[in-house]
Amino acid sequence: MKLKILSVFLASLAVSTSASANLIQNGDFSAGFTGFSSEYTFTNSNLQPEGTYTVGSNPHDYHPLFVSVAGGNPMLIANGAPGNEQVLLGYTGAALASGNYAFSASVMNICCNVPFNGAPSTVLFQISQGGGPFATVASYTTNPPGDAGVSNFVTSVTPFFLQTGLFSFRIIDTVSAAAGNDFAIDNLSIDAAAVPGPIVGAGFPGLLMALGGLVVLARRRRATAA
Ligand SMILES: [Ca+2]
Ligand SMILES: [Ca+2]
Repeated sequence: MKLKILSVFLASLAVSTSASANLIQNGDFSAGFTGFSSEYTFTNSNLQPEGTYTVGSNPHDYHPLFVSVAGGNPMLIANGAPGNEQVLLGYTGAALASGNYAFSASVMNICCNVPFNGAPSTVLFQISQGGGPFATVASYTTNPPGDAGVSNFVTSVTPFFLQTGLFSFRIIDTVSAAAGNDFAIDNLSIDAAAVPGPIVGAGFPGLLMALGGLVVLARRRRATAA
């Protein structure tokens, strides 16, 4: 009986009790580029110049060599800016509670609709708080030509800590080549990391009781074995 209660308690430890909410509003670009800033040049028709961006569902609509993507899912489409690392997307959000967070997004190489050995794109997702330096929480390098049109799920390898309050998020591309280096991004998410949390209402006394139970069980087993 004690074993059963203990196992139920230990199982509950593995369930995160943090409320789940994406800290990046409009991270799926369903409201266009609303809520974001950019150092790239916006276009609603032509992504042929380097360093331009738009929000759309089909890259081919904006460049004759970009891949065709079916469906009407809006995403951020960019022709990577050569030269210095301009901010493709900047966002200011707020963490309601300090703790560990996880990032995820999808990244697609969009060059080209014919096999093209152009440059890849290395996309960095970065966060800063309190005016400090930006730290990279996730990154992805495309792999042309074979991955053109393939959406890749990207996530932070380890959780990162956010203090309660404002944070700055940005996306940059560190590849300076012009030919190729074209990509799309979607489903930006920063959410509480799914780490073990204490069961609500049990707290430290509950944990002590469980550990005490373990000790008792261990002693009994030793006594039986001896
Ligand atoms: Ca989307
Ligand atoms: Ca390009």
